[in-house]
Amino acid sequence: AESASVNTDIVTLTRFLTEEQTKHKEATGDFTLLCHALQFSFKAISYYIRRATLVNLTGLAGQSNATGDDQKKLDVIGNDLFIAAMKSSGKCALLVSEEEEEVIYFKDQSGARYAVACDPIDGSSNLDAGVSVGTIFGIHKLEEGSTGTKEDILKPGTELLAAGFTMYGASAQLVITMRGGSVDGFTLDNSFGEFILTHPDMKIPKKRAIYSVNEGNSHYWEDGTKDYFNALKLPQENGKPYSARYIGSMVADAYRTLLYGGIFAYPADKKSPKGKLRILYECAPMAMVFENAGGQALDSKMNRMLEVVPEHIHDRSGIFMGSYDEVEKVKGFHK
Ligand code: AHM
Ligand code: MG
Repeated sequence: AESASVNTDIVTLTRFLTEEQTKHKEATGDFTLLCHALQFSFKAISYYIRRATLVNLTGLAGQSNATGDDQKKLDVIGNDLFIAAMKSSGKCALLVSEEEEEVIYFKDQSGARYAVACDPIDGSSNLDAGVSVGTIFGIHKLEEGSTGTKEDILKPGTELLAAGFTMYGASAQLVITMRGGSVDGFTLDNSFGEFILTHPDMKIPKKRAIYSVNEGNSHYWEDGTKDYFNALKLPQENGKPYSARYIGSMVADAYRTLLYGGIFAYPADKKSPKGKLRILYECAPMAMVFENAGGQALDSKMNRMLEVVPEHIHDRSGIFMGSYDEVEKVKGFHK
């Protein structure tokens, strides 16, 4: 019968989180509530991105953000939506956003036990061209007894409780992982208004001949980095060189790399010795996703990305992340 081909046992993000929660006896449900607020902000951001050209939301807002980038109108809206969602969840004690110079404290939230870092709309320089952008997030739990201070967020990625990102592409894709857990991918079904589990237990292929890097910076790269990328352009064992794919939007480049395999890099270089991407809300959450999917992520000194401890909330790092074997190759050239 026709109905036999329709899935009537759909796993929504809400159901998935509820089922996860029941696996942990000590769980209070607070994390689940925080995630409900998170997913609402993703839906709202997705909605405004899709409407942007029609309702005059393209272009600059006329100000710069904490790290000196020109803010787009949608950067401001995405940031405001995210802050409102975190505040109203009642579970978020403090928030670091790429768009805010200082930590935002929600002091009136007694019982809020989480610290969140986010880039509300990463890759926003691509927005007006309709290219995929995304939201990246990392969630820490407050130390026992802490009332919520900067120290609760200035932690290495190894201590992240959960992390992930949403890509606003042809469809909105949410990827989430918890400490020591699987990586699970959800697709926003616009008619249901729900994220549906479409990619359970994602694993990154062990290798793939695709590299993703802004080669316009190659003049400034360290020798090891130059040699590594040059080697990928030579015919490999199968007689073919690697393919290059660079969107210039980390979430989109990372999502492709997660699904197809390969390497994504934004190395530190002589012009930007600390790299470009930010540790708390770009590098560490992505590194957690990649490791939990069976890949690896390193900084430019070949340290495990998840062990890098930021001193300041907007600190940057070089990053190499991708398939296990591809990252091994990176190490070989950076000895
Ligand atoms: P943003 O947070 O200001 O959007 O910058 C981060 C973006 C990443 O999405 C992307 O990987 C990188 O910057 C691209 O930088 P470049 O244009 O230098 O290649
Ligand atoms: Mg960003």
